Amino acid sequence: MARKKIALVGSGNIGGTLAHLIGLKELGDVVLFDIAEGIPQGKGLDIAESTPVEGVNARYSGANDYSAIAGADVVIVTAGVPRKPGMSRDDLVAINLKVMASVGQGIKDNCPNAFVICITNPLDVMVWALQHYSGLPANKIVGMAGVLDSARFRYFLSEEFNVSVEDVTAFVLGGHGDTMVPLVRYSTVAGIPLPDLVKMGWTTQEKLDQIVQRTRDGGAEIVNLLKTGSAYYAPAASGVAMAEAYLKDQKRVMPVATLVKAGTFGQPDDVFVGVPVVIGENGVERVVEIELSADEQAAFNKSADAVRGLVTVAKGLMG
Ligand code: A3D
Repeated sequence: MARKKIALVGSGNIGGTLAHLIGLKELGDVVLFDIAEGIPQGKGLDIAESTPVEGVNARYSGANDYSAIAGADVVIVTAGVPRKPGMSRDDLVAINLKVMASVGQGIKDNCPNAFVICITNPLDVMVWALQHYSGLPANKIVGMAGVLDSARFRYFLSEEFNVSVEDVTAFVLGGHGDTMVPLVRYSTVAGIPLPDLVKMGWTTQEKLDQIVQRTRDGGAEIVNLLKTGSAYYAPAASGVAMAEAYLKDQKRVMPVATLVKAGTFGQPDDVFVGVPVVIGENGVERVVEIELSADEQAAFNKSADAVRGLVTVAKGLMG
């Protein structure tokens, strides 16, 4: 059986880390793509030269031409610019919208059957744009944010409880960033919901609220420490987990930005936003619709409306 082909559109901090992790996990051969000449080629060669040391088999190549991604099974998109001090969200929409136009066309022309994972920010609206420009069916295009947000939540909870990260599960809904909705009652330690752990004296409601807020601010916390860019190790690990779920037909239940159809999750119209889905060989195989309490529904609506606001900005820019 031929190895799978994984194309990474964008070879910056996340793209390079994705390439490294994919090789270490032997998920397939990697094509790095970027507009910056030499970067994808250099990173590809450097990582390829680590494979004999690691004892893994993966071929790497780098390119500045979209023809290199032809026939890719999976495309992970990190192309674009991250937010810098003084930039508004709308500025980022304008710049990265143009990037999604060219990336979408590149996918449409070269690998229309790929499973596409978008990581470029502002996440939910970029997934919408990429679907618009690539014309891919909605089950084949998702955004990575919820896996990262829930990983951050799980890590902070594991520290608080002094238990293994493996035994902590977390459930988040909504758009990436300020309006994400962590569902505390569906988050557990070995199946015990967090509100029960508060009752058991493992933590206090106040500490739990602080952890939820730290999770929402997780991206900013890293940006403030790094000063020169945003997080990339955990975002890359999250993107790779989603690619693996598809390539190995794992049927994993993961929170991803996907098309939430009108009438589901209490939404009046279609919107790309984060909800739990099953990922397998057909991409998004099922959207897991859960019943929300009044508070949760209000928080989710606020998050979905924030995405709608940015989609309106994007449509205005598209003319
Ligand atoms: P960075 O290291 O700047 O890499 C971006 C790469 O994109 C650079 O190598 C650019 O040359 C390249 N690029 C720019 N324009 C194009 C284009 N038109 N075609 C192809 N390549 C292009 O950034 P990064 O890797 O740290 O982050 C990438 C994106 O992910 C940014 O938009 C971040 O905001 C976003 N991000 C999202 C999350 C989520 O959880 C959703 C987390 C962290 C970062």
